[in-house]
Amino acid sequence: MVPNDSSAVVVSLEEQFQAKIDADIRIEPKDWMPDAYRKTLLRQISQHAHSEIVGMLPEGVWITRAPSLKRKQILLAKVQDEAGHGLYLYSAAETLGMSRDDMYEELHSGKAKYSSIFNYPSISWADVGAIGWLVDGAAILNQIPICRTSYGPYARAMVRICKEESFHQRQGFEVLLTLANGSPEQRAMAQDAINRWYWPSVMMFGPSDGESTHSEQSMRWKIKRFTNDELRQRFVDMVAEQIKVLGLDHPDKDLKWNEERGHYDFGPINWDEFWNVVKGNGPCNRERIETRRKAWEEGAWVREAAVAYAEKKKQREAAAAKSSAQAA
Ligand code: FAQ
Repeated sequence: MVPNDSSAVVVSLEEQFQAKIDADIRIEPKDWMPDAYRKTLLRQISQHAHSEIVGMLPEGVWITRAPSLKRKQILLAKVQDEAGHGLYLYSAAETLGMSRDDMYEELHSGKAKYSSIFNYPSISWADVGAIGWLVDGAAILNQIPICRTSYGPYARAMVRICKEESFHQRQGFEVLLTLANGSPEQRAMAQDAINRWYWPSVMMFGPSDGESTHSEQSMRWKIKRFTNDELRQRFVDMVAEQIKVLGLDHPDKDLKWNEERGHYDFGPINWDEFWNVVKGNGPCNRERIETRRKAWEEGAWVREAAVAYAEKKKQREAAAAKSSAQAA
């Protein structure tokens, strides 16, 4: 069959697009891209942005209860960094043609996902340490390769985010190290936090490769540079070594160095728990969405005031331009 002209053009655009990706040339907002590439990026980047914003909540509740002024300052800076990350990522997603208000709407209605990890409660000060060490640690391993992702605005946003995440991970580790070297109660608190946050952090990397719906295509488009399981293995290996410095017990009793593979083997992951949390039934899903929705509603007057101010400023500038033109 002879292809009609328009289908021949589409094929060649797709081929050109893939050739650019294969040659590691970044895709920029005004470049042609397949609809499915745009859709996948919008899904992943907006989900990532929502995760940063919802991710402020478990640590945010500890700002007023941090054990010293110094700890309070550090935690405040970290939580503010997460807000900044959310904003860079929303900006990157906007370049793909979706408005920020529409992204918020998807979060508040429960349509958009955000990382499963933020649906767990933070019940002690040691949780702040565990989140910094384990959750930011997992986030860094996942995000460093995204600095080389194929979509320019996403890749550039990740550079600064990764630098800040690495400070976050160190602060979390230092909180735990201080507790691990403290009183028996403080040590027990650190151990308990690690026991509760370890497995959910292992799950953050997403379903295993066989179950991951998007990985194969996203790898071809170089949106993802490594698979979920490859990154998860790096995390398991990293934590297995770092916990030795803390001198605390590893929560995975099946963890064992495998000489042949050059990696740690690890125990079974509770995928029922993961999917349950992803589907909205984790310990804090409802509370998290409700908190964000309330913040959005209570912030309405700020958004209205900002629009009114911008409008007034525009009118004043137009009036000043008019009177200086008349004077000339
Ligand atoms: N939670 O086919 P895949 C942070 C969904 S930032 C919920 O493998 P993909 C900073 C997935 O959406 C943390 N849902 O998907 C911080 C898909 O469903 P859909 C966030 C998950 O996209 C630290 C389905 O399962 N980081 O922590 C999860 O190829 C401390 C099938 O999965 C990013 O977002 C999950 N964990 O791979 C802030 C990084 N995993 O959409 C505050 C960028 C999977 O078809 C405090 N994102 N699903 O309905 C990514 O790298 C990827 O999107 C993955 C998932 C690896 C997360």
